[in-house]
Amino acid sequence: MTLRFDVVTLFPAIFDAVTAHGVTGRAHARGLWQLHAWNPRDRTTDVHRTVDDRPYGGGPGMVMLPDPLVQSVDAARAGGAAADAPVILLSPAGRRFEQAMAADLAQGPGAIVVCGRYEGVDQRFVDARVTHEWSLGDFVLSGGEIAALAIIDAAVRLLPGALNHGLSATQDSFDPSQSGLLDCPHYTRPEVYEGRSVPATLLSGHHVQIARWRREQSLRLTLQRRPDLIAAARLANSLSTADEKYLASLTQTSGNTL
Ligand code: 4FV
Repeated sequence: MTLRFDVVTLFPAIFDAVTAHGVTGRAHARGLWQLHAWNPRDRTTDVHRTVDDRPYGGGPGMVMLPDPLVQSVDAARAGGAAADAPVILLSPAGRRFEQAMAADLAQGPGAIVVCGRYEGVDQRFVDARVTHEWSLGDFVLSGGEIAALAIIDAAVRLLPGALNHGLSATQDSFDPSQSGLLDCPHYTRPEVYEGRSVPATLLSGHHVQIARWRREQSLRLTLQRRPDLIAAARLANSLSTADEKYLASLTQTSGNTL
């Protein structure tokens, strides 16, 4: 079953970003996933092809009409979207998008992703058709498309065969096989750049020491920037004794408690 995304959007061309470029574009060309766009403007009946109107109760801006959105979701279903594909509305009020949700998407039937514009969409569309509301983060975009692109990219790159090096995705930040820690720093040629050298361990060819160095860098960076992820890894019992010993050595030196 090919991963299929049906996007409801007033700007289908924006999705060329994931179908025509980079890792996701190559995966698309190889048929590893498919994208279908449904434009609410094509599901209007008035001569002006109206998709929005002023908000009841007054206030600034416009709201997307419910019917063109409902017709677009129903057209996606009739057009081949899986019967159990979730209908995901991107909005600041949604559940914060995380790596685990990308992994679930990559293993599922795909999704119908609804991209709002203006101030948002009529709530009756949400009540009638939306199964999930997801947010990219606590900021306001002019439309849901960029959030949809991020979610599609994060899922598609996890598809088997999408990344050149199958292992790449397993060494990502937040990847469960990395205990959900932040990724370690990376280095490539030249060995010295502007007087800064590559850490000697990485040049040693000693793979056990290199793996240890990378793990310790991930632990250090995560402790500094995302102690919440250390707590989550501890809850998931995915930190080793060596990890704990290293973290303790950091807290001793830095004096901050864990
Ligand atoms: C957004 C976010 C977001 C709100 C009104 C589109 C905009 C406009 N979507 N994560 N943050 N959406 O700001 O997902 O309709």
